[in-house]
Amino acid sequence: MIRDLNELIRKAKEKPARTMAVAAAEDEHVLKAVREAVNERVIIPLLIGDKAKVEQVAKSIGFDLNGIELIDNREGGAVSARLAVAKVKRGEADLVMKGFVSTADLLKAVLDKETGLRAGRLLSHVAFFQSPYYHKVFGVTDAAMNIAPDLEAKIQIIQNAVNACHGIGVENPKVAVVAAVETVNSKMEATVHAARLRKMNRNGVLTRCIVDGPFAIDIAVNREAANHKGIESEVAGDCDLILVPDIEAGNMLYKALNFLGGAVSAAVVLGASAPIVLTSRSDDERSKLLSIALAACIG
Ligand code: COD
Repeated sequence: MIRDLNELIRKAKEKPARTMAVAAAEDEHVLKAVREAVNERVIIPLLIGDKAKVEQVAKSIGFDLNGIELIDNREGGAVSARLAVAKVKRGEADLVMKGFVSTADLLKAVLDKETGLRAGRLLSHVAFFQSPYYHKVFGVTDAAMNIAPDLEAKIQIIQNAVNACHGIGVENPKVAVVAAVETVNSKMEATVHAARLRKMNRNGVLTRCIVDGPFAIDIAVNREAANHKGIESEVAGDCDLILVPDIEAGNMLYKALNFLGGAVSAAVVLGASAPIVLTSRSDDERSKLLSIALAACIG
């Protein structure tokens, strides 16, 4: 069990520093997080972007680029994304981080059938949170990539997130499949999927985790609420992972935790041959650093 997301930095430091290719590094927030990760000795950065702009931003934040490889590309973010992906493909980098490039351009480079980082699996997003109202770090998946996953996609989303849990030392994570209610209602697909996923887990199809649901979110994270409703489950009130029904539910939970719930988060995209650090502008610098550490733990 992890209680504090800072544990990710400690765990990442136990491994040799990972080389991280930063696609379009000419971004102040990204460079600040990279600088922190370098100071923490979590990564060795490989910066790709418009050299003059990267140097200018680095200078403005007091980031000394001496000894750091910087590949000059003046053809825009999409090309920088391709160059970063190529570095991982050639084994010259272990992680990719999104800089001043659109998510779509980065994902296109990652998903390219010939030059990308496909590994035969679905790509999905997982975010880990530390909330003042919960007793341990927990993950939410998929809040940012798969829009309306079907049952097959949800199986892969769980598997990716379970791999991430193992990567940060959470063995046999408890997975709560959330919906609006605890009972299966054929008109609410999330509840039907939850019951199927639970059964697959009981039948040994979905392994290395304990899956239960459908649960409303209060049941997933609060034992008293579960007791009150007479729900007996080792997952209820003690989940390590929350599988949300779709991107809307996930995104709202993600942002509500950060903006209303006082949570700190770390997030990555999984399922490619290397973890992808894909933070958004609304993430603070601490979250960006923690996301880099998370990727380093997993990659
Ligand atoms: N995993 C693996 N392969 C994928 C995935 C995935 N999750 N998604 C698409 N592919 C492959 C497809 O099999 C296909 O071969 C190719 O990529 C293109 O597929 P499309 O046409 O469905 O892909 P796009 O480019 O239209 O969409 C992919 C996105 C990830 C961009 C799309 O799913 C998306 O927009 N997701 C939401 C991103 C978002 O807006 N997030 C907001 C919160 S940050």
